[in-house]
Formats: sequence, structure tokens, C-alpha cells
Amino acid sequence: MFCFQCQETAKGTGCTVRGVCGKPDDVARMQDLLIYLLKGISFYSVEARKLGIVHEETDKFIMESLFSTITNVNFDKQVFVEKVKKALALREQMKAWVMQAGGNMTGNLPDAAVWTGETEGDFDQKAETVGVLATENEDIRSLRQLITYGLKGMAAYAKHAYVLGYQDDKIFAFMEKALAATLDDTLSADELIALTMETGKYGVDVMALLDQANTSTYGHPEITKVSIGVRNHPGILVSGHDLKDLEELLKQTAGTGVDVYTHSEMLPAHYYPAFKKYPHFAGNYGNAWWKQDKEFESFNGPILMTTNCLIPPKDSYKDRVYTTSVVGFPGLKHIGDAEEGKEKDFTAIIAHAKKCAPPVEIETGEIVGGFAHNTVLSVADKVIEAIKAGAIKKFVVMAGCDGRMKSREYYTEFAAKLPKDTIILTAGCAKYKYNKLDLGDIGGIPRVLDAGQCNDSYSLAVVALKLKEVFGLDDVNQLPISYNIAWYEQKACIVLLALLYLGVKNIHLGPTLPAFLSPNVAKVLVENFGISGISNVEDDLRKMI
Ligand code: FS2
Ligand code: SF4
Repeated sequence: MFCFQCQETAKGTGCTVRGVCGKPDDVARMQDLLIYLLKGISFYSVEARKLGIVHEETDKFIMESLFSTITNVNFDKQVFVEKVKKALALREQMKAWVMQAGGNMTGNLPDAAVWTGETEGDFDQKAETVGVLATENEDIRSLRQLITYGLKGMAAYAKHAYVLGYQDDKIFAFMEKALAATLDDTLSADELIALTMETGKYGVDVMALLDQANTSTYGHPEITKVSIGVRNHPGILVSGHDLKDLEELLKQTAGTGVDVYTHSEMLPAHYYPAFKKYPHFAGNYGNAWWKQDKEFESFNGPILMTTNCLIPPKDSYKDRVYTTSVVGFPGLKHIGDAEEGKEKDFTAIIAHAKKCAPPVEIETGEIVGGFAHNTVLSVADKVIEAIKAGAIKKFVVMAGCDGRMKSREYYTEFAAKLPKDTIILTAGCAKYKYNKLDLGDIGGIPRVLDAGQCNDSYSLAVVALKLKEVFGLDDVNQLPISYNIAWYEQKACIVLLALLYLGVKNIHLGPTLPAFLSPNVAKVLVENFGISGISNVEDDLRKMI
């Protein structure tokens, strides 16, 4: 195996024996083959679209498959073997349709569009030859991977919108165009850089679509105090990003005596008006994803993983972890998709909860969030006044992901040492590095404004663009905003590409720069966008404030 898609990749270069995340090599290889075949399907999908053929099942398969290969989503080899089989079948179907419609499929077809196999042995053998390192030129490899990881993030956000009934064929068409382009050996590095920027454009579009899906379905996030303590009933802990799963679980647990708590990236669900009507929606338990090995243990009740980030469960709580949607791990109970027009069946996890003890208290108190674009813009006058009066000197966007590396303590220290006239804008699980510090407020505006999940970084961009307009500036970079973003997995890649597309410059990215950026590609990002890494808190505070 060779995987370097996340920030915690082994030695900062690549996992080659087993993922630091726990992904075994056979799963990594099967994921490589699946991605390869998605490119093969996409080769035909691009042709099919030109002929007016659009197949939603294929679009959905590509979206879900990309999502399933994101870090900490699915560790189950059998899931990928079945997906590889389905990919081969869909590819042949697409090819047949293209040919029937008169599409020209002669000439040199890419191997991903023609290779076939039947057994797991065939798949294993082929997988060895189609991974990341199959592209020899390191710059082309780097750009292909940057695009592919951006597409994975895009697919995750598209899926969350899709389950709420929001989809945009232009996003599917782009995903397929870009996947197919990564097979094209005639594309130059410059052409791939242009495609990377286009990926950012669709990143903005997909986050806007998800924002529309979430806010139309559940209302605009509101300023909300979320309890971080516990009650004395049994509970179910919901993690991941899928609000629809949470909604159905809240409905099905109503009146059962079982409370529902959020973990990690599900915390922002509390900010939506639609979920406030459930008295048993008890609060947020614990912190960011990587602390789950301790927090799932002390929670006592069952845990529902709706998306990443799942870490290989310990035996002490393994029987209490349920997966759903694209998440999987061998031996864990999986709650399957609902039939059309019905809800998922959470009976088993609710029955399980009833037999469990209430959660052990690990924290007490409250945290405040809900500062998505609607809320911030509704108090824009107050914010603008505070900027003009000099009470707010600077905003620092500290969005992104958290992770287990000790070096990430930098973010806690950075937040704590920021001058008192600065405000942190955050989204994603990065917030757990400082959302329990008492950083106070500026004239009633809290110094940490949490917009929501990582996809709600879109909200931060909306706010920045609005401020630019209000202040009559020509460039978003003239605003008093610095960017100190932490990344871990591939959703952060699409968020980063989206920000670059919107023209944001001088982003500091840490705790380390991606291993998949070759020196030349990193140079392009530095020269054109001023991207840099982080150094130490003191020096970075001087640079950014
Ligand atoms: Fe954090 Fe993990 Fe949101 Fe990422 S909980 S690193 O999924 O996408 O953020
Ligand atoms: Fe390694 Fe990250 Fe890939 Fe897991 S996702 S195998 S930790 S690079």
C-alpha cells in the first residue's frame, strides 16, 4: 500500500505497511482499485453526458464511493470488494449506452476504462499497480492527488446535501470530468493546476448547496449554549456530520427515556432551530474525533457513526459502536439505508441504549456556538462598529480539523495568546483545541465564533465577502483577517481549494504541509497564493496579527 492523503501519514511521507489511522494494507489497495475504476466509469460518463445520457445511479455511486475512501470512513475490505464489482458493472453499462448512442469509443482507451477482473485475487493483483505511485512524474502525481482529494471532500458534502433532497448535476458532471482528467497523460502541469482551481470553484458550489440544504431543512443556525455535562438517563452518542441521520434518531428516541448527545463534528447540530424542539437532545459529550477511544468508553451507551472520523474501536466498547451510511468497520453493527420515502430503522440501537448505564460525567458547563453567516450578518452593524472603533483589530480564521499529534497544541497556545482585541472565526473540529478556554468577549461578541462543521467554512467566506462589500474594498485580502488553518483529512482539501478559488491569500496551513504536495506544486501555491506552514506561536502571532 501507499497512502499519503491525510496529515498524519507515516513519517510525514506516506503509510506503506498499515495506516497510522488503522487502515490495513489490503483495504488501502482495494480503495486504490475502486478510485481507479471510478476514473474508468467517469471516462464514459463524460462521453455519455455529451450524448445527453445522465445516469443518477452512477453519479450517486461515484459520490458515495469517493466519500467511503476518505480517512477514517470505512475500514471494511468486503465493502470495497463489492464496490469494485459494482464499479465494473456500471462502467460496462455506461460504455454500452455510449456506444448505442453512437459515441466514438475507438482509439486508445485508458486502461481504467477497459481492465476487467472477476475474483478478489484479480482485484488484489491489479490493485498493486494502480495506486498513487503509478504516476511517475511527482508533480503530475501531486496535482492528480490534490484534485482527487478535493473531489473526495466535495463528494462528502454533496452526499449530505443529496440525502436532504438537494443535488446539482453540474457538481456530478464536474466530479466525473475531473476524475477522467486524472487518467489523461496528455494534460500538462499547467492544465492540471487550472483543473485544481476549477475544483475549488465547485468546492464553493457544493458548500453553498449543502448550506442551502441544511438551512432550508433545519433553519438557520442560532446563537446557542450547548451543555457539555450529562443527565441521568441512558444515552446514544451521535458522531460524524449527517444531520438527517441525527434528525431521524431524535424522532425515534422521543419519549423512550433515551437521551441523544453529539460528539465531535455533530456538535453544531445543536445550533439548528429544528433540533431544539427535542427535550431529550441533551448536549455534547467529549471533544474531537481522536479522543473517542476514551470518551466512547466512558459514555457507556451506544454510539452512532454517521460519517468520519471513526478510529478502530477498542474491545471495551466495540459492541456499542454502530455504523451507518458509508461508514464501515469489520464486526461493527451497520444500520442500513432506508427504503425510498422511509426513515432508517434505529430500533436496535435504541433498544441497546435502554440496557446501558447513563454516561459518566467528564466535563460540566456550556459552550456557545451558532455563528453561521445568517447570525453574524444579522449583527453586522455591531461588528462593523466594533471594527471602526478599533475594539476589534483582527479576525483570525482557525477553521479545519483536529488531530492527535502533540504539535497541534500549538493551536491552543496560539488561541490563548491572541491579543484580546482579536476574534477567532472557526468551523470544523479544529475548534476543540480552544473552544473550552475562557477567551471572553468584545462588547458582547464572543472571541470564538463557531460557524459549525467543516463545510460551514463556507459561512466564514460569506461573512468575509460581505465585509469586503460593506467596507468598499476591491480585494478580500484587504480585510483585517488572517488565516491559520489546521487540516487533517480530505474535506479540508476541498475547503482549502474553495478558499483559494475565492481569492483568499496568505493562508497558514498546519500543523504540517500535505505530504502529497511535491516541492514544485508547493512552490506554485506559495508563489501564487502565499500559502505557508506554521512555525512557532510567537513568530506566527507577529506575522499574523
Ligand atoms: Fe474533523 Fe474528522 Fe469535519 Fe474532518 S471530525 S477531521 O471529519 O471533516 O472535520
Ligand atoms: Fe496513512 Fe492517512 Fe492514508 Fe490512513 S488515511 S493510511 S493515516 S495517509
